[in-house]
Amino acid sequence: MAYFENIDKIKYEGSNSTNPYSFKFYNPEEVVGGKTMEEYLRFGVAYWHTFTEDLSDPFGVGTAQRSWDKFDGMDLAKARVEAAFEFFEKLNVPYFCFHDVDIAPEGSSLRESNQNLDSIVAMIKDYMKDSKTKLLWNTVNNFTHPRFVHGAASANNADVFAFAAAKVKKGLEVGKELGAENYVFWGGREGYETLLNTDMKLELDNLGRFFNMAVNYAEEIGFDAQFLIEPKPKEPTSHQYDFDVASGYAFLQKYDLADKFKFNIEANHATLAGHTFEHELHYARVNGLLGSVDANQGHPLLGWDTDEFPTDLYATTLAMYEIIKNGGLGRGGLNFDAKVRRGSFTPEDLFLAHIAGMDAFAVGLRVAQKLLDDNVLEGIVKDRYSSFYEGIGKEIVDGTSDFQKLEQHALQLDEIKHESGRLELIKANINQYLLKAYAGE
Ligand code: XLS
Ligand code: NI
Ligand code: NI
Repeated sequence: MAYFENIDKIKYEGSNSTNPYSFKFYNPEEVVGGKTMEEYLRFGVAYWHTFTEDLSDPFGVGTAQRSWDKFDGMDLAKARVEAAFEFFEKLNVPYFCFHDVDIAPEGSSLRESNQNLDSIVAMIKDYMKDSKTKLLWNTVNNFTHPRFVHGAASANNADVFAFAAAKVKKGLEVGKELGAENYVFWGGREGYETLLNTDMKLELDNLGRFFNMAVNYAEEIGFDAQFLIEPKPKEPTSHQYDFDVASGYAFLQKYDLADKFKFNIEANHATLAGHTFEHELHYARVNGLLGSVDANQGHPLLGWDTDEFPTDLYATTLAMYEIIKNGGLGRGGLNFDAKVRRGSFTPEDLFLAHIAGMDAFAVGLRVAQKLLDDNVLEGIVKDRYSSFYEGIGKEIVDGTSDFQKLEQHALQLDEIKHESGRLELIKANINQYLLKAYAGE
């Protein structure tokens, strides 16, 4: 049975195409910076937003029209797998991602939930045999069910900690079974509402213990995926422990996990933390911790995780700039942790939204590579720090200076000379490169 009858395979038709069901900029085979676009961008579809989501919001019921919704329970779960692989094939996308509860319904006990998972995982494994689409990452949902009302690995209740551990144990087994490249931890309930009833030290220590146990279990079963923490500063809790990359890195170092994890960076989480997307990517990159990306964007006027499909070319360009400088994403990818708006409820919108996001990142890749090839920003940055390449600056960097020498140097200075930071020129240069990309130059 076909779930997307009206849609054919999406192909690259170039920027002059008027066919909405075609890529205008994403050409999987085109080589940019020595790799094909497909290899560089490693796009993934988020199962939850595309096949499980009903587009409800806190004020309104779901609006999504999905042909699989006529089914129920395990039949619905199976229909979603069929629809998903038809979607992956038609979109020509190399990866997908899921939480346990996206693919299989929870049963009335942990045992039954695991059985449901086993049968859907077997079905997915079968579909993967005939498909080029692989599993970028999986994770478990330790936040929706009422048992996680006071947290999961940072809960006040040891039974909940055990339950959360059992779910992650199963998640690691599922990841191994399906050959996942990565395993993600987003701590939806790992935080607190108020300090008035919270033992923060115990919660953080427990979280550290939990991650260490997960690493040990993955080693024990020979699951060699890259482990990723996905920081988010707030929502659903008002204080999330993995606030941003910097605080996540401090946490990893304290609990002896820094060489075991990298970060999965989500654009909208960065903006919620008061950072730009490129700030989070850059912070991770310069510390060797850039693992994967949840590609979406926030609404500039709203203060929550709106998970919009990324269409802002300025943002995708600066993101791809970081990713190229990172040498690509390694085992990570660009997972569209993004949902169509509530008003975009037809099945076709799922394709149109992914096409928009894939084209936006393809433009970002092309423009960022050109900026690097032409040394547009690198030269400016290098010049700006030239005082550290010789003389007293070099001594500081080499570690051969001290406060006495620095005082001697400062005492001899008549005046300190500054150069312009050229911020407006830099922005104009980026605009020029973006516009040249539109013109196909
Ligand atoms: C929620 C998160 C979530 C993670 C996976 O805000 O982005 O979707 O990516 O648990
Ligand atoms: Ni995410
Ligand atoms: Ni999110």
